[in-house]
Order: sequence, then C-alpha cells, then structure tokens
Amino acid sequence: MTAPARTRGSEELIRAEEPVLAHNYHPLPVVVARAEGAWVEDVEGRRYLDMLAGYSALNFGHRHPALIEAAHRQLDRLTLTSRAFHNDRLAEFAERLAALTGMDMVLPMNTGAEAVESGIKVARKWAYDVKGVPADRATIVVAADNFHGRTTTIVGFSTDETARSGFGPFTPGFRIVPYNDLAAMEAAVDETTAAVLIEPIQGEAGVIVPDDGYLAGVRELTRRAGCLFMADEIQSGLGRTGHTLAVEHESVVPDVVLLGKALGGGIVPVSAVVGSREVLGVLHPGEHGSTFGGNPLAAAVGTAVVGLLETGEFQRRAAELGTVLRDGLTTLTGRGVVGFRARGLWAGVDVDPALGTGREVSERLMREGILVKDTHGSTIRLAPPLTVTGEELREALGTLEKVLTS
Ligand code: IF1
Repeated sequence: MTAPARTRGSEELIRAEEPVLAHNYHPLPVVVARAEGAWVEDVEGRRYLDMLAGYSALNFGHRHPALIEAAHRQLDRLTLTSRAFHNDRLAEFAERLAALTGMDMVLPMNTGAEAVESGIKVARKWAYDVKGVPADRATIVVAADNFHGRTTTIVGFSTDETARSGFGPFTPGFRIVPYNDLAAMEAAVDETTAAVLIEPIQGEAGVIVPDDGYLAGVRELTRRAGCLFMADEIQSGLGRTGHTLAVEHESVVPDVVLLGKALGGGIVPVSAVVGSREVLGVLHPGEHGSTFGGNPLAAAVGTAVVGLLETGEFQRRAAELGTVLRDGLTTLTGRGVVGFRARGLWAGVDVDPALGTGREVSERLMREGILVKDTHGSTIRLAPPLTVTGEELREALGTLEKVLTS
C-alpha cells in the first residue's frame, strides 16, 4: 500500500510554487482549499469571507448549487464537440443570453480577453463591410486607465506601463482619450472610427464611476458619428452593480456588450460578445472561431447562470445590499477611509496612505478573516458574491473598521 500522499501545509505549498510557477502574480499568503457561498477555507481550515469573489467571476458565490448541478449533469453527458458539429446545449444558451441582454446575436468565447479581441475584430469588420471605412484604416477609441485583458493587442492600448512595457510592438488603430470626458471622445471620433470601447465603470482603475450622463453621452455621440458603442461589462455586468448590465443605470443600450467572468458561474471560462444582427451578422463561416467557444459544458453552465439572472433576484440583492455597503463606507469616511466609489455590491475604497498601502491593508484584513485585493496605491476593491448576507457584509465592514482604526 503506497504511503498516503502527504498533505502539504500552506507554507510548504507556497514554497513549492516558487521554482516552478511563473511569477506573474504576488498573491496574498493564503492557500485556499475549499469554499462554499461567500466563505473560503485554507489548507489548515481557517475560514475567510471572500470579498473579492474572483474579481466578479463568483457573483453567485462559490459552488452555487444550481450551477454545480448543471455542471455535474452535463459532465455525465457531453463536454466538448468543437464547433465542427452542433451540440444540444448551444441554441438555448444563445437564445436566453440574447434575451437577457436585449441583444439579437451571441458570439460565444471563453475568456474575457477573447471576448474583447473578438469584439475588436467584429467592430473592425463592421466598419469595413457596413460603414465603408477604407481597408485597414479602422480606428477604435478607448479610455485611459482602461483594463480589458492581457493580450498583446489589448495591452497595446493600456495606459498602465507595467501592463505594456516589454511586450511591443503593438497593434495600431487605437486612440486613447481620458475617461469620463465626452469632449475628448468627440474629438477622437471621426469617419474612420469603428467603435468606442469603454468599461461602464472602470474596475481595475479603482471602481471609477463616471458622471451621470457620461454613458448616455457616449451613446448619443456614437449614434451621431455612425460608430459602435461597445461596452466591456466583463466585470461590471451580470448583477454586480444592481442591474443585469451596468449601462442600465443610465438606460443606455450599446451596440455590442462584452461579457465574461460570472457568465461561467465560477466553474468554467465562459465569455461572449452579444450585439445587434447588423454587427454580429458581419461574421461568416471560417472568419472567426475557438476550440472551446460555445462548448456544451460552457453552454450548460452559462444557461444556468442566465437562469439565475432571469429571476432578477441577484440584481435586487446587489442594489439592496449595495445600500448597506455604501452606508458602511460613508461611516468609515474620515476614519481611515479617505474616499470611495460604489455601485451595487462593488466599491473601490481609498484608504488613508498613512495607514498603509492597499497591499498592507489587504494583508491585515486577511489575518482578520476577510479576503480583498488592492488595486493601485492605497485603494482596495470590495466585490463580495451577490449571495452575501447583510450579516456577513456588516461583519466585513466591522472588520475593515477594526483594521483601519486599531
Ligand atoms: C487577472 C484586473 C480586474 C476585466 C475587464 C476584460 C478582462 C477583465 C473589465 C479580461 C479581467 C481580471 C483579470 C484578472 C484580475 C481581474 C482584474 F485586476 F486584472 F484588472 F477585475 F480588475 N475586461 N479582469 O476586468 O478578462 O481575460 O481575465 O478573463 O488576474 O489578470 P480575462
């Protein structure tokens, strides 16, 4: 009988990663081994309230029963066919996702960056085939401080030196304007412009909520200019801000919406480009594709996610509990918090730098049983699962107060 595999402890596992795992992250020193709902447990059995939720990929909590059940059921039937053949899960996923988002068509992909890259390709093809922009002349306008993923094309239009330095040369055809500045965007849009690509709320930049009217202004500006409004809702979408899509806060309907993260229920990578028939209809067989895009397991889990969102329950919870979050952060303002932005169950919290960096505050919170992640400087992001209870949320806010005032 072979000796039972030694279960290595957290410290041993962290050490074991060092020589063999690329160092493109600097994780908090916690090794998660199991999780359920809003709670995770490390190798030694310590429990933490997860206030990051996979950067909004875990909107429905860890291992939501309905999602796990859909995954198990599909695992026992069919997991992959490639798109060389049809599978019996994809039609329903596309129908219900299109209906949920108020769009005509769905292009199923896997990661967020793939959805962004696919959106860029479709917008450019629309510019050539429909708008009549001369070949290879299409431009796309993006916002400074954007985060749309890590591919070479995407980091090429990032304004974060750490994200782009050392990865050139970059894809041409992108114009960068300040976020939340309609005049600058107006000046950048011209007859070559295929699309404006922005996050309705900038996540990585620190949950930057634009002025009321900005999204409506972008919608009007792009309509007048005859270019597409492409909204990256990969982090802001699927209930996080109290709506199915963050753009609903201003009753705005983009031409294209990019989805990811929570669309996979925290189980499998599922992303999608959803848009009007005029836009997604520009793709013809052989012009785009993906080995795993639209696979039956992803479609089954994605359909179960759409099913949860069709009830409106998670959007309502994010809106209602978002009030608890906002009130809690207002109380902390001046007591360790120097500012915050919040919408629904999503907040960027600026901590007094005298108290420490975002990383140092995140490590203190970790030791108190709360998991968050810093973005830049002394800003931490709060994004609990939308299944979090008011009790759990108040507990997390209480711990934040303890860490900031002790
Ligand atoms: C990591 C950041 C957040 C996104 C938006 C596209 C993507 C993302 C608005 C690409 C991904 C993730 C990436 C993840 C951490 C997280 C993140 F810190 F990197 F910037 F959320 F703010 N559009 N964001 O937020 O989606 O290809 O990753 O599936 O560790 O890099 P992806």
